[in-house]
Amino acid sequence: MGTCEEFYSTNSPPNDYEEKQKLLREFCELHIKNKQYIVLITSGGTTVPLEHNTVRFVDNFSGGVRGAASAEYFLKSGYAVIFLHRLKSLEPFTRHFSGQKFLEMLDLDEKQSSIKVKSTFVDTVAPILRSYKAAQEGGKILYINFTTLSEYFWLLRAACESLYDFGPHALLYLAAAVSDFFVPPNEMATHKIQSGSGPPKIQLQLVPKLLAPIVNNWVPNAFIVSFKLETDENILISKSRGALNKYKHNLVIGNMLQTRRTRVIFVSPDNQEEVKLSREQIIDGIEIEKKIVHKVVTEHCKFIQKQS
Ligand code: PAZ
Repeated sequence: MGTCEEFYSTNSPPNDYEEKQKLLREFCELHIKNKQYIVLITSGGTTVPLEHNTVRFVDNFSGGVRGAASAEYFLKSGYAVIFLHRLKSLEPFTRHFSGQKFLEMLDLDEKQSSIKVKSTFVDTVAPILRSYKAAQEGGKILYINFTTLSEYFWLLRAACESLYDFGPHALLYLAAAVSDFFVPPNEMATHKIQSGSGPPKIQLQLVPKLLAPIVNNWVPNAFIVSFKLETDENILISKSRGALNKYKHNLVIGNMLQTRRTRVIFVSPDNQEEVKLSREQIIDGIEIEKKIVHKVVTEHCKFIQKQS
């Protein structure tokens, strides 16, 4: 596996990198003045292009529910939010209106000259709209998008650099599904891979782990939470604890692909705790992110108190 430095020296920044870097800097400058708590949420999956002129890429399942829902609960808890997400993955607030659901909520009036929300949906839409407006008008959320693994690398580093001065008031909530494998640029085809040349032999390389520089160099005083996804329950705890021991950050939240909407496990240096939705909570439409964020915020506050 190459190092992170090698990765940055061989993968160019995104075209709009400087623009996004500036947005991140300005957002952080604004919020540091008020000694604001701030969270960087990563959300959605990275792509791994197979060609420089990309037609095909390796992708993953993550649609960004965890990140988008969590962003809403962090805003409710008073945090400023940097939402570093995969382009076209779910976003806070609009996630409630995706697809046909949105049109189902609307009605044309009798003269067909105006559109309104059906009365049965007003109680659902109003609080979401209120929270959305409060976040937008208060400048409480910054949306930064990525698509490829390399864009994610560059933008995550830029976001961390902007957060350095927040010290322990910064919280990293790394929920994105980041590819473990990639094709280095010098081994990537330039143009669309042709089927006429037979089955392609694509050798994927290991992606260097970003947690090491995040914890040791970029935001050494921040409260850092990573997520660990597995599909085999037998290795979930050992892999989560392994990551915690290796990178020495604050918390790993383990989850299983199959049950991630209703159960997670908090693994910290001295504890391990399951967080679950009860049957009643599932029926009532409670989201597990509400419980996760509540617990993370509690741990973050304790962490800040310890530092001061
Ligand atoms: O995007 P989503 O809500 O469907 O899934 C969330 C998740 C499973 C990607 C997240 O909870 C997670 O575990 N992220 C880290 C994945 C990993 O690199 O292990």
